[in-house]
Amino acid sequence: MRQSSHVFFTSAAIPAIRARTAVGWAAIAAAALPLASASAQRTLLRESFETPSRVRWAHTWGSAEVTNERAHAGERSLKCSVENKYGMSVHHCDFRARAGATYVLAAWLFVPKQEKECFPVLRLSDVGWKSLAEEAPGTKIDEWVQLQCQWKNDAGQSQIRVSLHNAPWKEGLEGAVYYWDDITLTEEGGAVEQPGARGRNPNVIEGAAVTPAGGMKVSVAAGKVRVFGKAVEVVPLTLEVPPERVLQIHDEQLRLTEEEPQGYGKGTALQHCLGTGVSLCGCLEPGSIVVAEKAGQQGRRYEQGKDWRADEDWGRIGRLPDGALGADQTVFVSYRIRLIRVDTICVDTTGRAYLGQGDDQKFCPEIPPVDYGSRGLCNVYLPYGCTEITAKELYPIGEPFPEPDVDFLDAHRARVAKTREKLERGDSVTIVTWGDSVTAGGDATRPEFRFPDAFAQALRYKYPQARVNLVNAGRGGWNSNRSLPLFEDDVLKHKPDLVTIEYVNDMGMSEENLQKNYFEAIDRLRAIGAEVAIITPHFTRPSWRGFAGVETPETRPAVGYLRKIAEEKQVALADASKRWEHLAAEGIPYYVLLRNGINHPNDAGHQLFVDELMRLF
Ligand SMILES: [Ca+2]
Repeated sequence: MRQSSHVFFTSAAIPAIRARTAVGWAAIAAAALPLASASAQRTLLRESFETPSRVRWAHTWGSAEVTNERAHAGERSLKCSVENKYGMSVHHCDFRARAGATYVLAAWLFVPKQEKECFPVLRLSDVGWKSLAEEAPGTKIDEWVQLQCQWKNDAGQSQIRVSLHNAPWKEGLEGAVYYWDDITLTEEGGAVEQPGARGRNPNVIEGAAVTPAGGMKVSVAAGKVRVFGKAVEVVPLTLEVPPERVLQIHDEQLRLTEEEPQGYGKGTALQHCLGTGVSLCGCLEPGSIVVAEKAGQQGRRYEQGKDWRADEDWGRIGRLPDGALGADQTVFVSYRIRLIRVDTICVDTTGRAYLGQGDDQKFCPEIPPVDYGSRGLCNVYLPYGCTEITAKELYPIGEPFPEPDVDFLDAHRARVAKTREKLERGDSVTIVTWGDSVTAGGDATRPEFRFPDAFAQALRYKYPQARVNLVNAGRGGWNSNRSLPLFEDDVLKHKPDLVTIEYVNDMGMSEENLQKNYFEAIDRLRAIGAEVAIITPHFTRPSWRGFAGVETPETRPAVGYLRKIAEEKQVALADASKRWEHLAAEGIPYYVLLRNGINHPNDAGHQLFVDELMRLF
């Protein structure tokens, strides 16, 4: 695991952030393809065994291998061999389930004429192996037979398991084999999560809601929670959330500029209110600044509004021209700064709720690890100077990002097929990443964690025989209007196979403007045979996006325009915005992924771009 993920995301959050989901992608498909709607059928699995599998199949008992001995379609199928002790062979993979949805599992099976008998079954089960629906082939031997079973999720299960099963519990069957091909799993109907809304915890069976209980207190209601497969009764309890630490800064020596202090960059910065080069909004405790002539708040004390002024939201200060402060005078400034934190409300195996306290940080606080033997219920986000826990600060830990719809993904993978084929062949591939400061790497902690570098590296791991050259054409602060005139030099001259486009700085543009720029860029790239992946941008500072809290559905019209452009021009889409939109549902306040507090993701945020790009390869 990458160090950045480890540093930022602790055990509770890693599966949430790194796992995938279909709701988000179904919603993208709905936005991009008018035919798809929330209640339409979604394909969760289509497995032909012709190419390396995109789902994580697991095998327990017996063995399984992809073979070209026979196939229902194409050239390959899955050959399962049973083991000797119990006659077992189990090949399986799990999927997120949606309450109320209907699942149809279908597959083709071939049982050859052979000495030892076998009893294969196509099965949908829960993750505890309890069968929900299944079909066996009957007595047909030496021919391909289609099996199909169907199940409706009335019980609101959060996961289902597809298993290719042979379990006669009979000794001495070693040598029996059978073949599977063309397996599909579809999902239809069911409750759709609201994008950007708080999540549903897959481990909560009932109740156990975490709610504000006045001041810094939260209540955990009675209920039932699954802890390592066991249903545990939760004891109702009220917990006190400790306030964040406040730090007193003494005698910072500053020469105050005359520029009016305003926002993250104007006036003189109080050094301890700085994040990664820009000031952090809310970090300064209002009313705490003391400007003195000498250390220890000695000598003359200068007056706010007469000698100096400040933007207390952003921790910036400046001298007033008619005041007592000289232009070259060094003053001693003391003030207090506030920190932010994420805590996790957990339940242990006895049903006792407790608060797992995170570390106070100026920015990007880690989500604390959940102890082994416990389950996380809800994250509590404490913004700067939090004095009361309201519903806004509570982030129930929900389901991971859904697996993308297979049809949608296949369509987009086909749009980078040339690049992928070159990688598979072991050729040299050149990727140019065209974009703004985020593409340039802001604010990854190390060069290898910038998303272009991490993407190139992920391709090198996946296609070790290929040579992946990366040219980073990111320019900090620029948008596509400004970059397009340099397109020849920045992008085209490198003769790229693939170009990624990421401009969070384009988010204010009109549809016409975006179309003009992207159409031109795509046409010029097509002319030299290059393929394109448009990346929808991450989320920036909530107040910039018109939000008070950090529970936020995607509302930027430009994101919709980008999805439309990808459809119209038939270029691939890496829809990172969907990941950011889903973070709240996973229990993650997205603000903790902004390393400069405004618009630059941290390492984990960069990795979300990589995850979405790698879906195409
Ligand atoms: Ca096949």
